[in-house]
Amino acid sequence: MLFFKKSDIEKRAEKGDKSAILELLRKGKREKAKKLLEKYESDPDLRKVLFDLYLEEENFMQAYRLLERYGKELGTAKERGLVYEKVGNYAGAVEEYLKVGDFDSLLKVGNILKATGKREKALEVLERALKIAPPSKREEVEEKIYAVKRELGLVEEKKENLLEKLKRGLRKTKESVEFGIVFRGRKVDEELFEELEELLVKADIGVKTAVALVEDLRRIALRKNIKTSEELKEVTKEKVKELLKGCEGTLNIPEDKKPAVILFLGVNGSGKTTTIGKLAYKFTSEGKKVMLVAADTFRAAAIEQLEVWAKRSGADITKKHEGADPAAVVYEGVERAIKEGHDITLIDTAGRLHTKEPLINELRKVKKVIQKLLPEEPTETLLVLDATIGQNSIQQAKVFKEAVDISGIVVTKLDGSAKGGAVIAICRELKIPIKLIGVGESIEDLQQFSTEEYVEALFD
Ligand SMILES: Nc1nc2c(ncn2[C@@H]2O[C@H](COP(=O)(O)OP(=O)(O)OP(=O)(O)O)[C@@H](O)[C@H]2O)c(=O)[nH]1
Ligand SMILES: [Mg+2]
Repeated sequence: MLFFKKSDIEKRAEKGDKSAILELLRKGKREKAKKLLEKYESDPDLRKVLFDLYLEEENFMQAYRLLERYGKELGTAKERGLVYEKVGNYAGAVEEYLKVGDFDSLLKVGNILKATGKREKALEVLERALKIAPPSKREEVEEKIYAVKRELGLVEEKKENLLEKLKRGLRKTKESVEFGIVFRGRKVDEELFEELEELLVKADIGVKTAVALVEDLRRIALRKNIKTSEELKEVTKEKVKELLKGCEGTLNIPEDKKPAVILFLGVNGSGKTTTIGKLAYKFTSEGKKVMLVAADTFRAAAIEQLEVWAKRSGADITKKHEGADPAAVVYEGVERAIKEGHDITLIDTAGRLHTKEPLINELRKVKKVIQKLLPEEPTETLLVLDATIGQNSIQQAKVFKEAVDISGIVVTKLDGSAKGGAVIAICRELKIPIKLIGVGESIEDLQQFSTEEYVEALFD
């Protein structure tokens, strides 16, 4: 019967005829061809075909077997690196990837070395990778480098660095509000006071506050006989610091309270999830065990975004499907945190302000659920406000205040706001301390709010 009759090609292939085996492969008789290739793998050409076939099937163990048995001339360095990486031969992977030397390979080497505890070498390779990193990858590499440096104890978080960052952050405010115009090389006269008032209003510190502040400055200048704008600048700083009295707060996380719960509130896009991610990173870096709770179940993307931050920071996460009851997620998350011994639980919530009543009810319910398990929690209820919308955020805050008590404010995006002065208005109006500020999108761009530094950064 013709059906069972072996074709001529097959017969030739079985005898090890190279072109016949390749022909079988081309005809789609993959399994048959593979068997024959394995049989004749001592032939370098056939071995190469077999190696490619294994790679295609992601059968790395078999590819590795070939490399071990026949030496390393098979495939490209990148392919060999991948095989070694996949089978866990890290020394081999590092050697091959280093031969390739492109960005992806160097990043892989950096990751492998970091994961295997070879930090000095990891740092060296990551720094090489950074030099050739495409712009979209720079931040990722910089974060890795920072993480390794921290593990090596090479980064000190100096006060000046934070201040520098904040100064850089407030650049946008300072671009549109050039305090230098009034504070540099001018004599103190009525014209100067009027300009100063205008600038303060522009920086969004609030009209009433600006007028009162400048009125105060006029009186002081007269009384103390202040003649130069430089002197006036110092007095202005002091006065603004006075205005901000009581605005500075610190996160209150008692060591003995486990798990301390922090609830995050804020409208869409204000920066809740990002702030939670940054904070999670800070806590895990301090060796704390952190649980993230994805109680913003409104969009699937919101849950995924929190998952990414959980991975980056090394925190655990409790989540359910999109549309799940937020209170149910919170219950499960807090319950897990108690059972599994987490130090801190950070809860992400949704902030749809256009559905005011449902939002308020949802937040109240979330709080109730927390207190069912832990009557004294949440330790902190933080309202996240976006600095770029300036004083408009005060209206938002009032809605959230109706729902639950707020223990502190986080002002985000101070790095990109022309209204950096709004911090003053926000704190004075709401009478809630500002505990944290966001000055960028990367993982360490979260700072404790310091009146002193803020005023220096705003006016310098
Ligand atoms: N420049 C800058 N961007 C920030 C900062 N904080 C957050 N962002 C960005 O603001 C955008 C919104 O941040 P999210 O953390 O997603 O805001 P959210 O409040 O969780 O928003 P929803 O999940 O949509 O309710 C993101 O693109 C963030 O990267 C900051 O301090 N500086
Ligand atoms: Mg979010």
